[in-house]
Amino acid sequence: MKKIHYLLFTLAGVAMLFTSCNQQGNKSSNGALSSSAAEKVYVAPGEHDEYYAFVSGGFSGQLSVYGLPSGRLFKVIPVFSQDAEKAWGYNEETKPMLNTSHGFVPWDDSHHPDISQTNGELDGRYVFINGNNTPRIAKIDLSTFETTEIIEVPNSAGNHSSSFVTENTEYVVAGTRFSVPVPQRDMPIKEYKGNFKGALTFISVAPEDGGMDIKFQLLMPGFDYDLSHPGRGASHGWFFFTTYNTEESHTLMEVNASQNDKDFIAAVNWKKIEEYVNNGGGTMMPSNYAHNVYDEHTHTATSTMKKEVLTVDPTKVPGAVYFLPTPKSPHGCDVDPSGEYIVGNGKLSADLTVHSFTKMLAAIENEKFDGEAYGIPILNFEDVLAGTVSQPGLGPLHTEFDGQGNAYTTFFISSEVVKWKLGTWEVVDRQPCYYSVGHLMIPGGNSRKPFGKYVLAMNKITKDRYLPTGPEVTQSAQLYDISGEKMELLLDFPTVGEPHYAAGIAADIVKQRSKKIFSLTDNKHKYATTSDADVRVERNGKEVHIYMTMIRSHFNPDNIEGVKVGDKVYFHVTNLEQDYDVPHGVSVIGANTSELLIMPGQTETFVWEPKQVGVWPFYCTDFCSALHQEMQGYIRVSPANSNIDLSWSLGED
Ligand code: RUQ
Ligand code: CUA
Repeated sequence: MKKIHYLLFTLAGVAMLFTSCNQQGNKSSNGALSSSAAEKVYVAPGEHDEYYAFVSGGFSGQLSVYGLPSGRLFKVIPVFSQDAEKAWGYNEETKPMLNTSHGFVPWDDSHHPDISQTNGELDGRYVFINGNNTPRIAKIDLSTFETTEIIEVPNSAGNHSSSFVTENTEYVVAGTRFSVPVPQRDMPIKEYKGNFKGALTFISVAPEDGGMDIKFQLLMPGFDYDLSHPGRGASHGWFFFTTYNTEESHTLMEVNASQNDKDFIAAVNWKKIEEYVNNGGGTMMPSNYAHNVYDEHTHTATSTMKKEVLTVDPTKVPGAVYFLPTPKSPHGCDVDPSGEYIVGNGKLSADLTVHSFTKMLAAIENEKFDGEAYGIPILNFEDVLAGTVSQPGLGPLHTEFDGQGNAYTTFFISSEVVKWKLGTWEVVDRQPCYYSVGHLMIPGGNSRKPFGKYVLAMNKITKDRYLPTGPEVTQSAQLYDISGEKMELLLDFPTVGEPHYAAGIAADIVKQRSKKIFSLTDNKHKYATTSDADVRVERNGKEVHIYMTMIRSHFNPDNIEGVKVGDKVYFHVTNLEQDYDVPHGVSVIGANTSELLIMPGQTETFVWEPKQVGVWPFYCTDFCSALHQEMQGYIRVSPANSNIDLSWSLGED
């Protein structure tokens, strides 16, 4: 125990040293930026960026869309957190998207976006992202840039080794970070060891419509499962997960989970398990988790509670799971484009460990094991080792690949990106990060075909890099040109929330599929009003339903009477526009919810419960035409006991 204290102490000391070096070096490194760097990131007005970058929001729970190389922010896609700007989780249509077994949960911590693949190449159909806190996986449709599906992950906690996709998007994988009692139950925390389990969940993705469904959960020993990546090429069919806390400690983890010299990378042959469950293997376990789907035609989400989940005991499927010893609490678990190398980024290790898939298969074949853990065979470290990158930096976290035989690893403590060669393991370049880099991303870097032109580093600390904004300062990303032998820092840009991972893709693949409007004739919303002839207001007891339309530059109706204090007033509003980029918004005074921002052809609903008698205005919130300021209306609210009939009109005196 003493020893690890010293180690941490030393690392912390070195960290301070490095950080202060970097700060001093800051000014001169800025000065060293040549004007050619500026040219490389300059995207002229009206021009488009070459890549999309989908950058996770961390504790914002969302996903932001940037252009590269400019670093310009295009959109923040609401995923796990309510967003008043877009009415996400506020309007009646999207509230079910945030339903969970714990009820309505309007926030999460989103970490790892990953883009769907076909034959190991990015296909630009979907982005998946994990919610850590209340375990969920979300799917964003890249034709609309909207979240269209969220599935809760049962038997999990701190859903961190997620959401990575297999080579043909057969599965999106969700691994638990914290092990927990499975099924959850009341038991002493001290009895953790041997009794808690770590669920690795394989969620199938339907090839036609992308529908997600939990195929099976592998119930692993009670370690912490930190990150994961799929095999590809020859190793397609396998999935690799880093573990830490193989000590199975439940307290003072910074010390107790750093005792073992080596933790494991778990290698999971998911094809074998798939076959096992397809033949009736596994145990159905009672469960309770939400599956939320947004329908593009009804513009409405539904939430279904699922009641069982198929679990698999790894010891029941011989040959399906092995442990690869990996030094010192590995964090990132990264597989190179060929699928041969599996990089374990041991946070507390001096060297980077690279395993060989071929050697792993040979060791399995020869049944050369170094014991077992809970019935799962442990392979010999030397037998599976491809090589080590010797002393490349301090505190390795994540590795990406450029597709030209190079790997790039981030070092948190020494605050740098280090470029090294696959196969020879020699370091060829290093560049400082400002400061304390976490993840990095090369567009397509998690596929068979990376676009090896840029690397984006996502930093944990910014300190003096930007104008100060009080105690809370911006998070930041840094863009490096990696087209040459040496990396070149091109750009800093601020990010929304705390970016963990990001996913990037050539813009051409995505932009041709991007929708411009929703077709009004395809609008199947239950309360849609697709023509002015259907405009009306209906009372049903204390509920009032307003079927309203909007078009430049009026609401129909724009005068409504007969509403009473104590009523529940539903504004069902349809945007009749069929032109690109003409949304309208609507809000009413005193509503306890957000505005609605309605795209052409779409219907949305908010509820207003008027508390005060009067004549109250509503108005369009999105500047839509020269007569936007005229896009307004009045709703008259009478006392609860009044007997004024419902009436509505547009353009009547
Ligand atoms: S984490 S900085 Cu992906 Cu959540 Cu490594
Ligand atoms: Cu419609 Cu402003």
